[in-house]
Amino acid sequence: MRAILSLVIVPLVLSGSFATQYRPPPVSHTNFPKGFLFGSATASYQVEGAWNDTDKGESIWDHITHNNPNFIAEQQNGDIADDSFHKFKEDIRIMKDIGFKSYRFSISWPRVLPTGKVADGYSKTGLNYYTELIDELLANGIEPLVTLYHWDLPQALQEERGGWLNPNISDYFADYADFMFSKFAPKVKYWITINEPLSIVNGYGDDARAPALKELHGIGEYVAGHNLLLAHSKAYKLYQDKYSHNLGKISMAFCGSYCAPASDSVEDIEAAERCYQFTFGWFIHPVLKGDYHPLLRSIIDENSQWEGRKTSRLPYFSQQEIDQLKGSADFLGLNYYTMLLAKPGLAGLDPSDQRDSRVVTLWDPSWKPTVASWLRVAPEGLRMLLNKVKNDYGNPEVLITENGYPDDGSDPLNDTERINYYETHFAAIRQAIYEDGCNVVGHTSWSLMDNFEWRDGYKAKFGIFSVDFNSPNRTRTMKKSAYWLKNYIAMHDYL
Ligand code: GBH
Repeated sequence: MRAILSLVIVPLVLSGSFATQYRPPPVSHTNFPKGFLFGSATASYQVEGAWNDTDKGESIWDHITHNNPNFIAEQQNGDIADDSFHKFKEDIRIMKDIGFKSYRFSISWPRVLPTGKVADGYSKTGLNYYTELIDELLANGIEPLVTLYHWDLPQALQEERGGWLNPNISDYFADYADFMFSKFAPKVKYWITINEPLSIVNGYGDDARAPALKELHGIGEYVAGHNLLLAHSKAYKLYQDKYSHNLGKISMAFCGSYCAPASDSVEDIEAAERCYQFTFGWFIHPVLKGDYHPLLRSIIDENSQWEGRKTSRLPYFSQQEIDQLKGSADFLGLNYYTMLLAKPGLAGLDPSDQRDSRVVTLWDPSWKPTVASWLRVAPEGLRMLLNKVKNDYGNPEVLITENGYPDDGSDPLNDTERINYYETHFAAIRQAIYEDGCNVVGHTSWSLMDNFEWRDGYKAKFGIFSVDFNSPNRTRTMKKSAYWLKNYIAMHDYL
């Protein structure tokens, strides 16, 4: 419709008396805002390897993959992974060649603090690795986007009162964050405290990830989530108090599958809102507003009471904690992969966060399936998500911290579906920016290279570079999508 209209209108304008004043519309749709941070992303356990280099501590992923090998497809683990611990200079060379302006990577907590605690001393080798990595990025003009926690908790902290269930864990995390800020605050402008709290809590009420404490469902995920929020807010406060003169920005990386209503009915519209609040909103709302969204509060309190409990399964924040949480993000890091359609219904373990939400989800038949059962291609959900956060939270700055497409690598370099995925998602971002006014400042593709994909081992491949896991060199090879991205970034970066 729009295309037809412009065909009709443009000649009229040109032939009229205003012809000399006619200016073509800004070419906004083919561009990105100046300085848009195109980049790529990885995470420590998924790419580093060197799991026991010198004095590195064991992480919960080292532990679970070694002690329960069947937890992972083909009994794989991240002992060597992409060997980025030894090959980071090559990684930086290849990302520079693509034209990436930023690199989102994570720091392995136990690599720097073997027991997890600053008081027990740090690893010189571990710290040195990240110093060299950051310096090499800066020397190559690539902005480091640093995640402090991407799921590899020190095993010692898991054994001490249950990791993220431990009431002291937020202080340990804040100490760790303080230590990293003290080393790198002058060099790092974007910090992500914690990657995907929603995924982390899946390890404390489900067996989707380490430490796989499924038996705690309905309780563990809320306690872990609560402590993750406190940990984030303490790290944020600390940065403001001691390091803010460095002008860095801090957020979490939030995730979920964006939920649209399955129909126009009020019930489905409400179900989609519950679905949002129980995923993205679970963590975004407290970080921006100070406390859980009223929907979570009332539903979980009610369900807990109905189950005959004296206290809610969703813990309460103190006033002081609310004050500290409120506004504890300078931008929103959003991980977007896919979307769902929502309607009312009961699903998931009883009790569990999923069941509490009273939502069942389905796929639109037009969304193409991928090798990952949870991921279908639906770029429109990204535009909807960007509009949702714009409307609900006063148009905050957004960095898309993950976005990507999995395949099985059967035709490893000829990944045209991945190109299609990025093309359509970039288009959705441009529409969100130029038609809807959303404040998106960057995008990091997941992932720079194929890597250890958690429970799927090395079977699901998200990289724009393929990695030869049979070779000790872990040779990286450009896929077609990498060529495409290189060209795409060059074309969109001429302003
Ligand atoms: C991200 O999580 C991670 O940050 C990253 O480390 C990972 O490599 C990347 O995605 C690709 O997976 O199987 O139905 O239980 C993405 C969010 C949410 C994806 C939970 C998998 C499990 C769905 N994840 N989800 S299911």
